[in-house]
Amino acid sequence: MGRLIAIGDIHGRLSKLEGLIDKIAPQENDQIIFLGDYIDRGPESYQVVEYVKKFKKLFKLTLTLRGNHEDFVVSLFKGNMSQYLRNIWLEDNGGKLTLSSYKKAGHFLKIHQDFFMSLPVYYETEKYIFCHAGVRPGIPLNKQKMSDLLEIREPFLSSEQNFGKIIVHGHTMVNSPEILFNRINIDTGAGHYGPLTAIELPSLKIWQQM
Ligand SMILES: [Mn+2]
Repeated sequence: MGRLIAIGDIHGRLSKLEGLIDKIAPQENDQIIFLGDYIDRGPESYQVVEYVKKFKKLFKLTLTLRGNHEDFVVSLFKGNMSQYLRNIWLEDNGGKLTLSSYKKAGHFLKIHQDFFMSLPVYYETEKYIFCHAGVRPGIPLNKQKMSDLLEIREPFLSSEQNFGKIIVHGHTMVNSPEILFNRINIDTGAGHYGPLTAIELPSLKIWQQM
């Protein structure tokens, strides 16, 4: 087994992803875990998904988790996205930029439907639980609601509880990686003006790309 490395929210920033992967220089036996939010906000959502799909083919141990932004698209495909939610996604959450990135590339979102639909919501190892947003304190992992794993902020973020395993997550932007006894947050706002962050576990080695 090689290195275990988690990568935070990318949000359509291809150059940050490419630069970060160059720095990490992944090897065949490394396991890279993407924490979700590949799309929205940045200008290159289509290209980021293409990159991640190719990366998975090259590095077979790679895992790509679902973020709340991919979940918007999944509900779009399932046909159960309300008009209200659709507007929030398009106007407030960067969905319009995602659609235009696909359009410019000459594709519909549907070209990546299988990818979006296949993304698991969490992944567990002996020491860690990887998920996009976090967990609801006091509830066992197998009883967690999908909406919490994808969207929770409080009371997770200020919880002093030991979750049994360290939760490695993104979703809530921080200025620099947050490494606490019970959780690790590596969403450093790549979708806006922050860098994209990766962390190696258990060494806590960090890579960033602006
Ligand atoms: Mn995000």
